[in-house]
Amino acid sequence: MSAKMSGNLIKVFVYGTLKRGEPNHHWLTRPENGHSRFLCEAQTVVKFPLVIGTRYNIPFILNKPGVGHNVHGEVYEVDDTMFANLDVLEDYPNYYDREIQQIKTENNEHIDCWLYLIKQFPEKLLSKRYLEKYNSEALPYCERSERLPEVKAKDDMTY
Ligand code: PCA
Repeated sequence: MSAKMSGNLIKVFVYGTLKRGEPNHHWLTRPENGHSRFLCEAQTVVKFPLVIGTRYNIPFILNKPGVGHNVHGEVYEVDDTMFANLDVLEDYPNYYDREIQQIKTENNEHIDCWLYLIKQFPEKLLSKRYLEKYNSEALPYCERSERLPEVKAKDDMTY
């Protein structure tokens, strides 16, 4: 562990814009944000609805376990500083919530990881297509800096 790295190591499962090749991946790799290390590709042990919602095409796992797919993503090891910065990006606990879930690795191991998900959501979001794996190509993701300031993110979920 390098001298710059703070305290605990935490495992996070990312399935959306934080994955490699996706628009927020830079957040995970920027050294000023803390330490992160890619561990493996993986998927949720529990099925969840993964949808793309709002006018900004934001990917969400909705807290409706048992519905949808075993969602594909990537596991990272992060330090406290990076974890705190991921909370900033995801606007936890105002926008995304997070919880520990069982994640199945490529080697069929089950490990506990944090994942960001939406706990309070309008039922209408469940009528969207459930994805097994996110990518931002078909429905381009809109960066926060380009969003309308007057629209409260949470109020925008059913747009
Ligand atoms: N960022 C987090 C949650 C959804 C998103 O876009 C992630 O990639 O896991």
